[in-house]
Amino acid sequence: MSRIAILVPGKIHDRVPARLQEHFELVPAGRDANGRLAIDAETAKRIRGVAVSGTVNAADIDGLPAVEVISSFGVGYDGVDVKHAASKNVVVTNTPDVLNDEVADTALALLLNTAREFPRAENWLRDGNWKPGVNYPLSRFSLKGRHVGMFGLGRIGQEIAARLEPFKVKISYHTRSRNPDVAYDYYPSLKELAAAVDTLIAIVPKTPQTHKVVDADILSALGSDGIFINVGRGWSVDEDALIAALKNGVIGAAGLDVFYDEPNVPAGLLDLPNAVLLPHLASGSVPTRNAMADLVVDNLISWFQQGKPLTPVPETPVKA
Ligand code: NAP
Ligand code: 8YV
Repeated sequence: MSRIAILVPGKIHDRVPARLQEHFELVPAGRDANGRLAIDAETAKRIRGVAVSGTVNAADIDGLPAVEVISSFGVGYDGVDVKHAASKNVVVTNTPDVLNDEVADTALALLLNTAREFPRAENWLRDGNWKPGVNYPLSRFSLKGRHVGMFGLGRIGQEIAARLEPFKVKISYHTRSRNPDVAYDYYPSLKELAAAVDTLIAIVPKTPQTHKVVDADILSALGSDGIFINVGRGWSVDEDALIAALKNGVIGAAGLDVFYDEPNVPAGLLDLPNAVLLPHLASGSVPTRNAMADLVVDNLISWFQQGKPLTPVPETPVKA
């Protein structure tokens, strides 16, 4: 019996094709100069599943007449046209929860590095500046006594908040709907949250509603001692406004794992001493990326063996 054909467009974690090969026919594909999937029409007709880290657009879905399921690597699935997939009854899955701890750990590290300037201090030491009687300057900021505003309090946001509690900071949050199960103060708008806190942590998805919502107005409300941390998506930030705010003392410092146009980080950010910048690595440990890769494969196995995906996205036509 012929094996079910699974398309793998572009690069993905090595463990995905390695495990897929045990169960399916693997069809790797690049893209042509126009961004179209580089597979012939006969092969396209046989594709029933997709394993992807990145983009699957409406044209891709239209070009795969037999596709049933798109298994996306990562909890954020903004690269996949989920609305179009749903309109064609195509199931989309993501990799939630298995990365919560790693991303929350990274958020805390990034916050501490930003407030206490540890990366700069290490560079200072490596550059040979530590001499008898010459010490690295005291950090302007401390985490002590801060009021942290969580912009997003979902799976990962709640893990970040749980890690913040032992640091004895006050925690508040803004989301579209109040969570009755948490005791933190709720603010119905991002502006009100930013005005109330001195530290803002963004962990929201890339959606039309979150585009550049952290803008000059929000940064000004955060204030001159303000620290802004982003581990969600660069899409949510007006980077020009952020650069200006960091440069002009409108806020104090920022720690960013994500950028608007990755991997292109604006020179204006690279030049700033009060920004800590990471190359989108919040989930980037071997164990966590292995768990994400396994969930990509297990979703496909579950769909084709049990007729049920393990972790469908909320927009998808089939529930787990
Ligand atoms: P989640 O459980 O779906 O939580 C999303 C949170 O954002 C919820 O609290 C949601 O609350 C809030 N939210 C969504 N839209 C909003 C809006 N327009 N205004 C205010 N709040 C809004 O997702 P998650 O698993 O925590 O992941 C969150 C995002 O983090 C992912 O989508 C991904 O983009 C990003 N991420 C980044 C990395 C990294 O490597 N840096 C790793 C993992 C995830 P309401 O629905 O009530 O508004
Ligand atoms: C991954 C992420 O780095 O899960 C997400 O939404 O942003 C990260 O965990 C990314 O998906 C891998 O490309």
